[in-house]
This record gives sequence, structure tokens and C-alpha cells, in this order.
Amino acid sequence: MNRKIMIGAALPYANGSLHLGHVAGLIGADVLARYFRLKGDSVLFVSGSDCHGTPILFEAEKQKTHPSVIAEKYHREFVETLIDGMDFSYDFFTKTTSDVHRETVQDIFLKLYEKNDIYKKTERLPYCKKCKKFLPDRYIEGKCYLCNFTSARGDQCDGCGSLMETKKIIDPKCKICESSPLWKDAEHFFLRLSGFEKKLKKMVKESSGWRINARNFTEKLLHQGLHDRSITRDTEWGISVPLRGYESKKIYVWFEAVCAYLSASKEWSLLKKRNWEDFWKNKDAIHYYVHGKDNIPFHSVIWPAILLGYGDLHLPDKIISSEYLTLEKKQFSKSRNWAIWLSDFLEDFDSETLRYYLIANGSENSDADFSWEEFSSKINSELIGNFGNYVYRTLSFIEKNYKDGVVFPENPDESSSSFLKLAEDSFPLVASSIEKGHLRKGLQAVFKLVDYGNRYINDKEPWSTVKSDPQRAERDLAVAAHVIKCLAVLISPFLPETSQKICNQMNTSPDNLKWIYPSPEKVSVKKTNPLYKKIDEEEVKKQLSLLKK
Ligand code: B3M
Ligand code: ZN
Repeated sequence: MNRKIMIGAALPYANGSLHLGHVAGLIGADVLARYFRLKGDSVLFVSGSDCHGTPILFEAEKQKTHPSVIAEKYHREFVETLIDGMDFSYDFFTKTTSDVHRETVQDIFLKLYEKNDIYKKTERLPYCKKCKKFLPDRYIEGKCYLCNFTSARGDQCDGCGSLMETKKIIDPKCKICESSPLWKDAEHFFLRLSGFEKKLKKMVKESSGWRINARNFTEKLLHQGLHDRSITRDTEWGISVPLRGYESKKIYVWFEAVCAYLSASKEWSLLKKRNWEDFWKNKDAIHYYVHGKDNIPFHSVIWPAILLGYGDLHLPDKIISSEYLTLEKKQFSKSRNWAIWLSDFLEDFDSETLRYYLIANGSENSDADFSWEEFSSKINSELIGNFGNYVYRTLSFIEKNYKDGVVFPENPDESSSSFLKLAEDSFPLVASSIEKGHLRKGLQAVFKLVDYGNRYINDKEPWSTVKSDPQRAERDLAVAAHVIKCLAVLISPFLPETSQKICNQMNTSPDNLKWIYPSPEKVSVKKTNPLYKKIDEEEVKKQLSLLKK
């Protein structure tokens, strides 16, 4: 098949390091990208660093430096931890400070302005007399008028996820000096969201394959009715409004960050001499968006509205939004230092263990938890005890006893045939789970095959038949090894390095893998090694004590 699949993973804010909670919301995007490539589809997997907005300004003020220094520092860290560390296979990882991004955003802004989907209006905005400035977004904190959460921010409430109208926030305070703001008139640009309501309702109605949280939340927003939103800010840091006399105003970070999916595609196009329009001006393309649940309205309402306003660009198809990951049952928190930082984790552990844990324990339909005890027990018993064990016991046995490899039988016996059938059926089964964004279910199906494999080896007892009936032993081992070849493909979107290791031990090139049930052939094995290292008790204790410091 050659479908055009665009996958946009949320752009993390370049104002701080990533912790495991961030990875939990993003990992699905890499699984999708890897799967579709194996399937033979054309994939464009993009993301980047979200470099503008008040989060970065805050951090810069704290560290007494320029926001660009902060953004660049964390952009580099993201590249190191997500791409080099976690093996995320982005086709392009941009940053929103790039020229192409700015040009793309300004072009979109102008086009929407010309069409009157963006318009100017004067509104009363919070102004801090002491700090002598208007207070956009995170500079304001107060009580949410919808859910009473006490630290709702100017633009969004973390308590209920709703977009905020700043003027309705109860008892707002300046985040810097904590004084109550005045309200002063200011002229700003607004996105006419109300004008897109009908079209968005139609889009949501016709869509399929959205996670239930995205669907429910978006339907609720549309039911409440959409309000126009101001999309410019009086601040120094950001992309300027491309209109004479308004250059000092900056475009709201969320308006421009979502445009990065398009600008990253354009940058990729330029770099790789490929055509971004194949993905964006193609009604048959499939677009996936992967992020955490607090990002839902920006991907399910704001970005589609911008795309509709611009016209002629593909709308989101699948919204894969994760619930949260907690840490030892408590929320990750930078300020309370309750977190496991990705870079720290990667210093001590194999990235495959984290990929496994976060997918197997995926926060797909409800919040999930990371606990060190559970992590080590899942890795040791499932990933190593089940998967690693099946692969290693089979391959090392073949290496030791069949120097020239094992030949696949012409007529496999009944139990072998059902094993092979399960392997063959796993391909469409796992595929359909992944395409629906049900990654946890997809991984479970792979492990069902592994369970069967371990039972198969236990029943067949090649360690005794190798002496009593060597031909039978060879036949059974060839079947078991063939299933490992299938596993190298099936596990590859989830655990790419594991797949590579298996290929290396089985003399096949990982580059030639395809999402097709392979035809059985003679298998030879070399340099077998256990796939993973066990996590010991002491390590868990050490990590727990580090956390509680
Ligand atoms: N940077 C929010 C976040 O890091 C935001 C996502 C942008 S996606 C266009 O959760
Ligand atoms: Zn709220």
C-alpha cells in the first residue's frame, strides 16, 4: 500500500527538561510512524520545540538571560533525549524560531486576515501597574470560573482543561508581583472561531478514530458554542504580526505552534527534496495528531479552524490524546521536584525498557502510573522473563546445537501449524490495533504470541529430543525460530532496538523488514546474547531514594 500518512507529535515547550510524563504522551507517534513505514506507506512524522510564549519568557527571566538562549538550550536537549535517546524516528524535528516557520505563520495570518477570519478589536485586558505591562496568558493566575480550580492561567485551566476567557477569571493576580491587575483597553487581533462552528461540528461528526477523551471534550466545547479568541499579545518574544504598524505585537503561541506541523513539513520538503503537498493537499492522506490531553482543544478546534480558514489543506483525521501519567500515584511536578527526568533515566536504563513500560501501561483511556517497583517487575517478568527468554532460549539453543542452522519442515505437525497460524494472524491483528491508536492492545497481541512460544518450547522439549530424535528437534526449533522472525517485525514499531538485535542474531538485515508474514526459510543463528539486562532490587531502592530526596 502506499498511503500518505502525516503524524504530528506535540511540540514540547522549550522551557525545561522532559520527564517521563511527557514521553508517555508522545511515544504513540513513533509507534505509528514506524509501523506505517514497515507497511510500505509514505510517512511524514514531524514535531519540534515550541520556543515562544510565556513559559519560555518566565524561564528566561528566572535565569536572567534571553529567551532565545533558553529555547536553544532545551531544543538541543530534546534532540538528545528524544531522538538519540528514545529513538524517536521523526522525519523532521523543527523549532518554532525557524525562518520557514515564521514565514508559514505570517502567511497564514495574512490570508485569514484578508478573509476576515482574523479581525481587529479593542478589548479590556489585565495590566499590571507595578510591572508596567499587559499580562498575557501565564502572567495571570486566578480561580477558574468553570471548575473553581485555584490556579487557572490566563489562557487555559489545568483543572478542567477549558480554554479561558481571561476577563472571566475570578480574582486574577499578576504572576510576577501578585498584585491585582487593572483593566486597560488594547487593540488586538481575534480569530473568528465562532464562524467555524458549523464546519467543525461537521468535521467532528464525520470523524472516526479519535480517542474518546478528544471526542467528548471537543463535542462539549462545540455544544457550549465557540467564542472568538484573541491571537496576539503585547510581548517582546514571538512572531510579529505581519502588518504595518502592528509589528510590535506578537502572535499567540498556541496559534503559531500548531502551524509548526505544516512548517516542519515544508522544511522537510526543502531539505529532502520531497513534496509536502503530497501530504497536505491530498484528501486521501491520513493525518494523526498525538499529544497529552491538555492539548486537545488546540488540535481538535483551533488548528482545524486555522486550516479551514486557510483552505485547501488536509484536516486532522485521528486525534490520539493520552491521559496523564502519574509518578508513584502523584502528579509530576517540576516545582516540587517530583519527577523522573528523561535524561537521568537514560543514563541508567535502556530506552527500550521505558518504551515497553509506557506502551504496556499506556495512559490511553485512563491515567496511568509509573512506579519503580512496577517498572522493575514488569521489565523483569514480562519483557525479560517472557519475550527475552523466548528469543534467547530458542536462538542460543540453535546456535549451540545446529552450527549450520535449522531447516523449516515441509509438513509441520498440528501444534506447530496452530503456532504458525497465530503468528500469521498476528500481522493483521496488531496492524489494526496500531492504526486505531490502540497501542497497548497491539503490544498485548504480540505478547500473546510470545506466551504461546514459551509454551511451545516447554511442550516440545528440544533439549531432550535433540538427543532422542534430532530431526524432530530441528523441525520444532525451525518453527520456533521462524516465529522469532515474525516477532522481529511485529515488535519493531514498539521496540525498534530489540528488533535490530534479533535481526543481527538471525543474520537478517533490519533494513529489509516488511509488515508481511515472512516466507519460511532455513534459519542460521550467530552470536546470540540475552536481549536485556535485568533490573535488580538495589537499583530500584536507589532510584526510590533519589526520588524522595
Ligand atoms: N507546547 C504544550 C505542551 O508542551 C505545547 C504543545 C504544542 S503542540 C502544537 O504540552
Ligand atoms: Zn477549570
